[in-house]
Amino acid sequence: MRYRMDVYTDEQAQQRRLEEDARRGLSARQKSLPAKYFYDRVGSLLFERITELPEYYPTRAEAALLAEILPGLVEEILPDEIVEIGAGSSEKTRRVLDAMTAGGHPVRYMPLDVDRLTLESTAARLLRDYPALSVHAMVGDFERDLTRVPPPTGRRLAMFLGSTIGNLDAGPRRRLLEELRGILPDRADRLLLGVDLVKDVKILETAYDDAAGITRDFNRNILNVINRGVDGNFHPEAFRHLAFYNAVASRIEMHLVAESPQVVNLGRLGLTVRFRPGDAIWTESSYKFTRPGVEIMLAEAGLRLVRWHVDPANYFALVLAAPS
Ligand code: AVJ
Repeated sequence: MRYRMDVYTDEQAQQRRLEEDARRGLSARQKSLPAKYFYDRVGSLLFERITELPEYYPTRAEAALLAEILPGLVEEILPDEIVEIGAGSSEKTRRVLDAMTAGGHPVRYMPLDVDRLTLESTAARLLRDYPALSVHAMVGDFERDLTRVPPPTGRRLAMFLGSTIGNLDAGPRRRLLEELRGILPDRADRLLLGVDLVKDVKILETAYDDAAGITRDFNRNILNVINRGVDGNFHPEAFRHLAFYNAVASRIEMHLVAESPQVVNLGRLGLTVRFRPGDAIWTESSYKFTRPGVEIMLAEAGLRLVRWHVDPANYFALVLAAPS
């Protein structure tokens, strides 16, 4: 049997949580929405376009690094299983699978993603293209469902790429790394983690406020997702895109700032939200890391740094970690 799918979070549960998150986030004084809601169909396409922007370096930097280190990584690990967190339809995954299944070595690929349809189509294409592969897809939210990932049946490599970990604040980030440690029980298991690095403020801020305005559209699109999810009437164009680097907290912050008074009805929540000019919704944090910071956060989760790979410009790091 080459294909199996487990559903940890179904659409009803996702809808319930969106309602809870929208209510909590939009009735608070400092309004916020979780960044995971950017990625509906339109949002995922906009993000893909972001990754192709000249200003947005992380995806290119990570892909180049991965290509460079992969041969060595294969020699070092040769996993029987690859668990990928927040898998999406990633092209990077294919580079890894190319290397890991070379020579016919059988591999079980276990992607975890909230989007069942994306998982299904990705699985179908991978099964067609990689005869040595079996796929165990897991539909779920990596902040809630990691503990449900079954124990390994061989040597396991977990991958969390793209600096998605940068979206999490310190508390949830620690919890996630602890849970990742939990699905890597053996000394020979490994975690491959992509992290964006602290660098020149200008470079950081430009990456999140591109000249073509794609990141602005991406940011505003979260309001379309909320409109659809809770029957709201946000006018996305009435909100300005704001992105800046908060050096004290080592993070890019993205906000949507009302430019004129707005009265927004969220029908399904029976909630009316008022904005004065300048009132903002905090839509994303994207933390930037340093090597010492990464070593500390790994250690706190019972992991140790095995290898630290950076690109020549020191923009992005691929971190190989192991249970300590
Ligand atoms: C997908 C979370 C890594 O934080 O850089 C890109 C998302 N937001 N431009 C990031 C994003 C604005 C991205 N991550």
